[in-house]
Amino acid sequence: MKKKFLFIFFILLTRLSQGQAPLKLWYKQPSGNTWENALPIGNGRLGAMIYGNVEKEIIQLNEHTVWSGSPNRNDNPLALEKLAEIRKLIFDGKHKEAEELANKAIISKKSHGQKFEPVGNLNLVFEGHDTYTDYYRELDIERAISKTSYKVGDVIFNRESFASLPDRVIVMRITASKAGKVSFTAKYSSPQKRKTIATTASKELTIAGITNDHETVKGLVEFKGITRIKLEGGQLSATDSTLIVKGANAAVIFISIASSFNNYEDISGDEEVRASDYLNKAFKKPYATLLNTHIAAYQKFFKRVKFDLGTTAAAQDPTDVRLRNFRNANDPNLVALYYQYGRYLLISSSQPGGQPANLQGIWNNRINPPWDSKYTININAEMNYWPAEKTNLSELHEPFLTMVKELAVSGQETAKSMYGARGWMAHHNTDIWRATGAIDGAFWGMWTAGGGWVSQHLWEHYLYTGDKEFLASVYPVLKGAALFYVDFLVQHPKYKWLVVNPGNSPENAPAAHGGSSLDAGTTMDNQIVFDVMNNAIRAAGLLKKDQSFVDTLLQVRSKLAPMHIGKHNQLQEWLDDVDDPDDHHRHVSHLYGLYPSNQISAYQTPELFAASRNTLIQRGDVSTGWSMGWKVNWWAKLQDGNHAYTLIQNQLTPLGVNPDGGGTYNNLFDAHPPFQIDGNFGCTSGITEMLMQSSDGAIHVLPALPDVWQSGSIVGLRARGGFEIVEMKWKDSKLIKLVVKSNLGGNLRLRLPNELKFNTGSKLKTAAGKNTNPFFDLDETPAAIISEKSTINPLSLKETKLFDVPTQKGQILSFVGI
Ligand code: FUC
Repeated sequence: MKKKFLFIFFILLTRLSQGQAPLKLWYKQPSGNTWENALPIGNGRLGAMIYGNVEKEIIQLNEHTVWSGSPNRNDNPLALEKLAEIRKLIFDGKHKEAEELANKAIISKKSHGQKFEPVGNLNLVFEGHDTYTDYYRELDIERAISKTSYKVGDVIFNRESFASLPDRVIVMRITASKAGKVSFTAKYSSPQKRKTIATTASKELTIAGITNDHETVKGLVEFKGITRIKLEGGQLSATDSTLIVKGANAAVIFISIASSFNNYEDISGDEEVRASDYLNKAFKKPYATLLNTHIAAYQKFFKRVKFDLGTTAAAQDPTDVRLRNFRNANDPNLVALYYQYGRYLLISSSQPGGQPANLQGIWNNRINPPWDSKYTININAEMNYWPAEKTNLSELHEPFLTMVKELAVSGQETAKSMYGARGWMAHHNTDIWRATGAIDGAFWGMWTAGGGWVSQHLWEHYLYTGDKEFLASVYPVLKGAALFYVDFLVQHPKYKWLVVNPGNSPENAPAAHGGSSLDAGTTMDNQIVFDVMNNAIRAAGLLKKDQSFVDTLLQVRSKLAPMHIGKHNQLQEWLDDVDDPDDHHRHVSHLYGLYPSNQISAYQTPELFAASRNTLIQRGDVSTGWSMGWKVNWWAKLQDGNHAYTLIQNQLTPLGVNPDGGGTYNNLFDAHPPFQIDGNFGCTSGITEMLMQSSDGAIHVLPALPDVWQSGSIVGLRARGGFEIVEMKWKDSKLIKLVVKSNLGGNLRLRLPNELKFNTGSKLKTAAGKNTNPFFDLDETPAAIISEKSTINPLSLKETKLFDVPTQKGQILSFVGI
């Protein structure tokens, strides 16, 4: 068996010398009791953390619909009565008083959101395995499989685990290098209060329970977990709570979990039937079949993107060592691994028909998780889905898009009962019950743009796919988001613009407002309303609908507040010039206009672009995990690859090293801290934006390449307008190859760092005028108001070349360096 290790080592070395380190997270030690050392597997419905402990293995289990509570609403009926008073207090500069009143009248007196709860652990005990050698564990993200191996005496033990995408069960196969050596016990444990753990006559281990009550809402989701073991040789026996395996050659553990959840209004499903159904179907299949169909289903998504930044000697170290060394080492391959890990995590936590990835994706071991492991929609939940379209995982956007459609239903009553408005809205949080009321306290919760922001994803999905049927199906949602604002906006008595009041700039407060976050016409609110109007106008135009509604929207839009550049040459966060250049708050919400929106552009709004850069410098680099993830995207949009790379370095830093900031855990989970998956997804999105952007009227290739990535290639990115960047390659910081597939036809406008020609040798045509491709239409950002005290100057941009290439649907175009 030594030979086997040598062989693996040899394969590893050969792959390294070919410049491709395997896409694996691997370690020389088990996780111990640290959950953030364990390795995540998931199929969008089940999530598991594999500890890889030798003697006492833990498989921590989640199921996507196991949430506290039951269908409920959390609107505050007092809101409408007090709305005028709150508005007046804000307009009169009495922000603190407005906040106090909003706490009483607007913040929910019922649920503040329910909790995503763990099911429990499957604990495996391998007696006599306390002394071992040759330990190794890994997560192979190319195949979505976790492995643990070690030696006890002269026997090599292997465990291989995966959460099957097609078969909806978790499978672990345990083998030994000598016959009859697989012996262990299996037992459930769970932090759930109302649960029954038992074994059945047919030697199954079961856990059945009902989720918890929380904040006036009764816990009514019923769940059932069944574990069954298939043996090769040996014996299986059971006590009342434990399965015992003795003397097997190999064992395959099947874990099936289901709940009674049907949808956010209906929990009448039969968890027992579901769990046994998945299990029975999977149990019949040979292990190799289960494994191979899982790998194939996973790779259908994963293999669409290949990313190579080169591989150095640093890639030979275990992942935790690479993470520790990253800041001071040349390890570009770790960035590629981290990038692909973001895609792995999305594939594993977000599958069509399932729940969207929450604050922790689908991995949570606490009965009281941080922020309930729910959906914070003033940034975090949206960030989870930033990589979906551009990294070629468009289908995996579905759970989030479905959530938006459901919020558009539940949020109608909130709009009506709390604000007397038509359409729909959501505040800064939601949960599996699609709660749309205001929670947590007015400082955080008095924010009305949750619906407006999440609805952007519907439009973006259309821009990437060109799917008009989809657009028609979600048009009522886009219209409803706009309709809410038609009714909700009020005229600012001083500035006369139509503004959101009450609102806030998420979770931040200027000193000038006495510590209150409440305000009218904050920059982010204005930007979101602008996008909401534009999307509805454009969607109505494309679908040839609602001309008179469009007229209303055009009128409203013309009265929105423009952006302001303040006395510190910053983009103002509030209508008044009250920003503090020493404010290092993690939210930089007003830069929503730079990313994910494109109202601030290098080419269309150069002053705002320069002001955004100043704002970002004033806010600083190191912050919570997700904040750094967002900053990678912003620096990419600012076309500063080196600064974006600094943020990647800050993010890929072990927790505890950044003073007062986040970083990354050993299992490459993002650390807010605590673990929040948004930072992983935000950084994967940001790295994509460094390599290719498609938001500013063209496909911009290599807009923000850092000096350290002089050569590299990426395959399979997606751009707006249905374009696939089949391949791009650069060498010595010059683009040398570009292959683009046009899935929808239309003009392909390319913004390039250096000139290319067709691979046939002919020259490209220099672009002129407006891009005729409607997917690249830009809505003109109203001119900024610039403070008299500002000395803002446009930045000097790197020179680029702009070309137009007419394309036919299905055509593949290849370009090479000159
Ligand atoms: C917002 C952020 C926090 C955290 C939480 C889940 O409240 O301000 O940093 O990410 O969401």
